[in-house]
Amino acid sequence: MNSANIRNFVIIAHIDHGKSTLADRMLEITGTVPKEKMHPQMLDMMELEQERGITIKLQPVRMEYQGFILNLIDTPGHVDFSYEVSRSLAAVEGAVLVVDATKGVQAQTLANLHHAQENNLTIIPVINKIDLPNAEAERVGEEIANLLKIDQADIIKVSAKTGEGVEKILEKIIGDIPAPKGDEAGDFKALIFDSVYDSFRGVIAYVRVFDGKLKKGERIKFLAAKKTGEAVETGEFKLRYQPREELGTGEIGYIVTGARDLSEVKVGDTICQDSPEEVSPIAGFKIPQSMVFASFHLQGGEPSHLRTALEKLKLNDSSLSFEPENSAAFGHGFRCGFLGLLHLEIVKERLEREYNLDLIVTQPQVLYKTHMVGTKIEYEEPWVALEIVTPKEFIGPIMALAQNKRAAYKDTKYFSDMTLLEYDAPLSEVIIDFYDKLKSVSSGYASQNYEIVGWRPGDLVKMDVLIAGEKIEEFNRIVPREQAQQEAKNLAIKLKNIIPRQMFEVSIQIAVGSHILAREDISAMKKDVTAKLYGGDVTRKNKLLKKQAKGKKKMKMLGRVEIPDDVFLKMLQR
Ligand SMILES: Nc1nc2c(ncn2[C@@H]2O[C@H](COP(=O)(O)OP(=O)(O)O)[C@@H](O)[C@H]2O)c(=O)[nH]1
Ligand SMILES: [Mg+2]
Repeated sequence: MNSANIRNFVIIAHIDHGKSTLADRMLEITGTVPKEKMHPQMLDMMELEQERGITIKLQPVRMEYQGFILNLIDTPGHVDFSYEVSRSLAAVEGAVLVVDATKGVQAQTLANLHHAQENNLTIIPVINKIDLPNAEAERVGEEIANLLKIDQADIIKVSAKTGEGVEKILEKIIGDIPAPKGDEAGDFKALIFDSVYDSFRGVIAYVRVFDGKLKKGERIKFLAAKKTGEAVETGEFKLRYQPREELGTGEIGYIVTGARDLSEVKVGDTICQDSPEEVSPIAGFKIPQSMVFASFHLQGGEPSHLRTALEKLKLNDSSLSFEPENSAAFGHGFRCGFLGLLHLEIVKERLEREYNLDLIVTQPQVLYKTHMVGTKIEYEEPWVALEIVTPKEFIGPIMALAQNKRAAYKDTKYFSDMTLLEYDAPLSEVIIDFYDKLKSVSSGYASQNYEIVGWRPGDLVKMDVLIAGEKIEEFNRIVPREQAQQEAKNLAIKLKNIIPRQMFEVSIQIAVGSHILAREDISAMKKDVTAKLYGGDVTRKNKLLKKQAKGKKKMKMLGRVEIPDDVFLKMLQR
C-alpha cells in the first residue's frame, strides 16, 4: 500500500452534533456497508451505546473511495470520554469538525478543536443538520468562520441524515488532509491507540503505523512494557476484524498479540520490531488520572466475581482503576477510580449487564490529598479549567452560579453571538450538579467543558455520620467548611427519610470532629406488625413473616441499625 493514497482522520464535535450519523453516511457512500445492512449509528457497537444513543468508545473503520484509503475514527463527545478523543487525535492527520446548525459552537466543539490544533491536524469544518427547519447555517457559519479565521465559503454544509453534501466532505478529506508521512523503508514502528481483550485471542492492539511495515508472524517488542511477542494476526477494520498479511506505513489496523495480560500491551506504548536496537518511543498522549472515586460492593455473591469482572472490563477500558477495600458494612469490595460520573455510571451498568452482578455503589467523591500540619489535617482538592459557552443573555445568571460553586473567574472571550466564559473551579463542585444547574439557568443553551489543571489547598472539613451513636465510615464526606452546616442539615434529614424505623429510637448525628452540626431522631417502631393478627389465622401470620424475611434480604447492618442496601443510591437522588 502506497501511503500517498491514505488519509487518516477523526470526526470530532460536541455531543449529539451528528458524528456517528455522519460516519454512517460515509460508510454508505463508500460502499463499506451495503445500504440494506445499515442501521443508525453503525459505529456505536456496544449495546449500551445503541440504547443510550451516545458514543462511549472510539471506533476505527477503513473505507475506500476514488482510489484512496480513508481511515476514519469516530469519537465520543462527552467530557468523561475525552481520553478516547485524545488517543484518536494522535493516530491521524486530519479532523472533520462537525457543528450542529441548530446549536452552533458549543463547549466541546472548542475543546476538541483546540486539541486537534495542538496535534497539528488539518481541520475540515462542517455544519450539519441543515435539513432541520430551525437550522441557522448562516449564523453558525459566521461563528465557525470567526473561530477558525476562515471564509464562510470554506465550510461544508451537510445533512448527515439525508446525505446531502457528505460527498463534498470526502473530496475535501482527500484534497486537504496530508498523506501520512513516514519512512516506508525504515524499521517498523507503531503507536497503540487502543486495545481490546478477546477471550479467545487475547489482547488485540489497535495501532497506527508510523514507519516501516509489519508482516503477520513477525516478532514484536512493546517499548515501555519491555515485553516481546508475536504478531499472531494483522489486519484492518471493516466493522469487523479483516485479516491482512501486513500493515504498512501510515496505516491504521490491528495486531492480535496473543498476550493474555494487558500490562504487556499498554495503550500509548510503541510497538516496534523485536531487535536489540535502541528505539525512541512515538510521542503519544497524556494518560489521564482518575479523579472521581466510589466503592463497589456486591449485593450477595462472591467478591472474587467482582474482581474478575473489573479485571476483564479494565482490559477494554484502560482509564478504569480499582483496588480492594474492606468495609464494615458491606464487606469486601473495591474502591474504583473514574474519569467522571458518567464514566462511573457506564462502568456500573456494564458490570451489571455484561457480568450479571448486583452492585452497591457508595457516594462518589473526588480524590483529596491530605497532609498533617501539627495535629491538623489540611486538604488539597483537584481543580479544573472550566469553559462555558453561552449566548450573551445568560452571562449574568451563569456568573452567579459559578460564584456559588467557588469558581474563580479568569476571562471572557467573544466570537459572534457566542460567549466563552473561562473559570478555574474545584472539580467536586463541577461534577455534582453544575451541569444541570447550568442548563437550567440558560434554558438549555449553555454548554461546558473542563480539564483537570492540578491541586489546590481547600478550606475543607471531614463530616462524620453517627447513627445510633456509632460512626459509620461509609457515609463520611469532605465538604467546604462554609457549606458544612447546611450540608449537615440536609444529610441528616435525608438519612432520616431513608433509614426505616427500628425497634428502638435511632439518632442521626452529623459531626465535624467533636462538634455536632445536625441531629435528627427516628422514633421507634410502634408495634410488632404481627401483633394485630393475634389468635388469628396461623398461615396468614406465617405468610406475613415470610414476606418480611424476604424484604430483609435487601437490608444491611450498619452498627446496630438495619438499612436498605440501596441507601447510597437514594442519597444521591435529589
Ligand atoms: N435532522 C437531522 N438529525 C440528525 C442529523 N445528524 C444527526 N442527527 C440526529 O442527531 C442525533 C445525534 O446524532 P449522533 O450521530 O448520535 O451524534 P454524536 O453524538 O455526535 O455521535 C441523532 O438523533 C441523529 O439522528 C442531520 O443531519 N439531520
Ligand atoms: Mg456518536
